[in-house]
Amino acid sequence: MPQVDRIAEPWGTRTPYGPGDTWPVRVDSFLEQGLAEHDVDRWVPSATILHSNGDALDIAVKDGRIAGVRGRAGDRVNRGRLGPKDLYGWQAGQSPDRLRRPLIREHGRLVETDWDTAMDRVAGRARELLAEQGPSAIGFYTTGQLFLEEYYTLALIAHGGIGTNHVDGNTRLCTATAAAALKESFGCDGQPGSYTDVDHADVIALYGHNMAETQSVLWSRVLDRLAGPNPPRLVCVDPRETAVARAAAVHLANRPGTNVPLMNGLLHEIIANGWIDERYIREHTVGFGELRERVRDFPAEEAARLCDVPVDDLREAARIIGTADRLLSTVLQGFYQSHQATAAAVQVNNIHLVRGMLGRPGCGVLQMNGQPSAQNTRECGADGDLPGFRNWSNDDHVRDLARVWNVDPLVIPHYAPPTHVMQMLRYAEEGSLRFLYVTGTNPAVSLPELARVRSILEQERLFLVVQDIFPSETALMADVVLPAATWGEKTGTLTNADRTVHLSDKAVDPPGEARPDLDILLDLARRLELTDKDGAPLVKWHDAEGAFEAWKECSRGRPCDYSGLTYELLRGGGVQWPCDARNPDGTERLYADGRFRSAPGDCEDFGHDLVTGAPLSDTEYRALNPGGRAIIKAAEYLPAHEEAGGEHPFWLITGRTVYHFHTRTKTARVPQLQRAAPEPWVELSPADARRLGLAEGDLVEVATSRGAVRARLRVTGMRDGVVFLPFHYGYWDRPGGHRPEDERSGRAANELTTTDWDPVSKQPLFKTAAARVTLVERGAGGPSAAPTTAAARPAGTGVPATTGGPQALAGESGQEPGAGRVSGRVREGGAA
Ligand SMILES: Nc1nc2c(c(=O)[nH]1)N[C@H]1C(S)=C(S)[C@@H](COP(=O)(O)OP(=O)(O)OC[C@H]3O[C@@H](n4cnc5c(=O)[nH]c(N)nc54)[C@H](O)[C@@H]3O)O[C@H]1N2
Ligand SMILES: Nc1nc2c(c(=O)[nH]1)N[C@H]1C(S)=C(S)[C@@H](COP(=O)(O)OP(=O)(O)OC[C@H]3O[C@@H](n4cnc5c(=O)[nH]c(N)nc54)[C@H](O)[C@@H]3O)O[C@H]1N2
Ligand SMILES: [Mo]
Repeated sequence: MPQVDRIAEPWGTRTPYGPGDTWPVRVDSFLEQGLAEHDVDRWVPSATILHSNGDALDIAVKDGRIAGVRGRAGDRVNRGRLGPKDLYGWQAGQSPDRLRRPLIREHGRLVETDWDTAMDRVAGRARELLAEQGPSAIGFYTTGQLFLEEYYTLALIAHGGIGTNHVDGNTRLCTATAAAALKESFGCDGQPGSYTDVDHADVIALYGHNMAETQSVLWSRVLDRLAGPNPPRLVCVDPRETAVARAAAVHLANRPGTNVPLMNGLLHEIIANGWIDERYIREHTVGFGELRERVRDFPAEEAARLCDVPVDDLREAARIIGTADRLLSTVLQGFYQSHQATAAAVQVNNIHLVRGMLGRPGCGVLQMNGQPSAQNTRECGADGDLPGFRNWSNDDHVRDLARVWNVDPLVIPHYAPPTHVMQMLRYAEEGSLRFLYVTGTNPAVSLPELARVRSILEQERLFLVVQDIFPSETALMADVVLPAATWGEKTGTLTNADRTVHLSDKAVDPPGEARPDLDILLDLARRLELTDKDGAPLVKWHDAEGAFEAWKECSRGRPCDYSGLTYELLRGGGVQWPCDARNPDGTERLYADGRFRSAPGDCEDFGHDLVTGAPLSDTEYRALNPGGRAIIKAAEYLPAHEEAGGEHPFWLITGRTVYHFHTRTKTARVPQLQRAAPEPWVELSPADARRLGLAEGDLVEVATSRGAVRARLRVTGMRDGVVFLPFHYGYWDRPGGHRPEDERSGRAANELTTTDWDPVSKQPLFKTAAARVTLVERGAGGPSAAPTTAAARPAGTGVPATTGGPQALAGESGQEPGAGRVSGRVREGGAA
């Protein structure tokens, strides 16, 4: 079997294909040193957990331990491929510093205890506060990294049992804008497109999406199209020179915070040139007139000036997009975490609506997700939504949910949308929120303006529960730490960004006394003695499959209908929802018939003013008269609240590398990945570096009015005036190693970011801030440790290439060495 260093080659070997063809199989695998595939005891079906692509794989089990992974050839999502984080990342679960026993704080210190003591303390404090203040004292902050079954159980406990409205996920930082943009345009959450649109598209536009590093298997699919006959043309909108930008026919490196004028400029050109589908607009949309009026102010010259991009490039991008026969667009954090997030993301939907490019092969919008199960957090109502995409401001929807749960509708708070996490922090700061239960997220590194976050989480009067698998920065601040089992150690389902549901079966036992998140939540519900309106236990299931069966009922007839799925069916491979009696094999594309879930009684949200965020009332929404049509919403441009200039002349943006996942609690514990990107770095353009007298490898300080971070400089092909920092590095350093108290600041990008959010989606702005860059210490001639393989590729020469060496050799089969085509050697997916 060919062996490839997948640190040096994150996307592996090309398997070219043409438009309309099936993406060839290539099976990637990585096993423990010295182990061969035939030595493996069992293969257990699962899917990737370190991004939202949902790549199907089998977990190799040897002597009761996870010993490797192998992509599933038969799965629709990845056709066998895996990315670098997935190939090596499973090793993190075996790290010696996994949490094994519950911890409680005694006299200021965290000490080990048994489950009963820990859970009694959690439930006891919750009861006290419920008696004293009521449900508003209690908040839940969850994640996009657990399983559907866990979110649904959490949503029931919080909304239907305790009756608090303070329920959100880190999905707020991640996909809140994806959900918001889908609701504004189509009346309801739910990804219209499908990954198979890559197979058919003749133009793919990527908006603020570094797909090469963040959905690396989907990017392999794009690369394989680019290497085949009649390749698609790419348009990339991103201030950094990412691998996507380098592959694009047109790269628009717009000034951060100018996505709305850019989109308005593109729409202006598309409409002015008549590249629109008038019939589709007439029959399937409302609001086109307003859009046409609004974008009149954005002729190409004006848009290009505001965004600081060459006007010819903007025109060329508009022409490529405007004349595409099959247009696929993807949108991610460069839009969602930037200024005017929802307003900009909605304009991408508008391009598809005015061009009538939805619901056909190759014509899709992917308002991407980031985390592996962020879609489930939203569906199940464990963030700012009610379960099943029910509308919190529609009493019929609330009554229907109460019926499913057998509770009084008044128990379910619906006086306002569920509280977003930045508002929860504010309540904690003011002292009204006194109990925060955090599952599967590390806010002490991932929320903006960390000095403030620390001061809030560390308050004596806030009771903080952290359910995690490692002693994270946040866990170390907690009053109670609950050790969780994780991926491979528990069973559940997860749904990726194109609505594909996968089952992840338990492969091995968790370490020590760690328990699945679901079991911990069930235990909590029991100790709180939560009941339905007949006095029976509120939560009526005892295991993952029971939770899934209950969720199927909750989702029945809703847009995200799971009623046709079973665990047994999912063991055969991923299926796209809605899956019901009418669509037993799932549904590839939504809105193929041009009908949307936008009728007032049907929609998930009545929408907002995109610029101010003011919510529309039921009456205002009815006046739009969407019926079952999509809603075209225009937006004017407002400059960012914090603009570069004066003392802070740079635009600060933050983001990711292909080798790390978030706050690195997993990837830093994996030698192949940690070595590839061992410490933070700072990126500047060659012209800016020259102007400041800085060179590759210099130690620099990046400062905003909130804080400062020091790291070594990498000079890259980024646009001028922008400074980039990866956000992966907290003050945790290595297994067993937290930095001393006085060194807690100075490393994490979020020391610098601001307490500000999009008015519609409430997603924090991690990609718009003003900063200055100064020299701390000359480099000793050596380069920074930034990886060379993707966006951080050095502009200059002399930097050694990032490689993984013999330890990183991974298998690639299903392909003759060097032939670039599929042989018959591949076994189709499944257990061996
Ligand atoms: N390797 C890896 N993969 C991941 C993750 C990970 O941590 N590591 N995390 C997963 C998760 S949860 C998420 S949400 C996704 C995120 O995936 P992406 O959104 O692709 O990742 P980011 O690096 O956050 O941001 C994407 C790009 O936005 C650009 N950008 C910054 N500001 C602007 C702007 O104002 N306008 C425009 N147009 N672009 C801008 C940045 O230059 C950056 O290249 O990745 C998922 N996949
Ligand atoms: N500056 C800046 N900040 C950002 C971003 C950015 O681009 N720039 N991106 C934002 C985005 S998109 C995201 S998604 C967030 C991510 O931010 P976080 O969610 O804070 O990041 P993670 O490191 O993934 O934290 C997940 C935690 O869950 C734990 N965990 C893993 N598996 C399990 C499990 O099975 N059970 C339990 N109980 N715990 C588990 C991990 O050990 C870890 O502590 O960061 C956001 N913050
Ligand atoms: Mo995310």
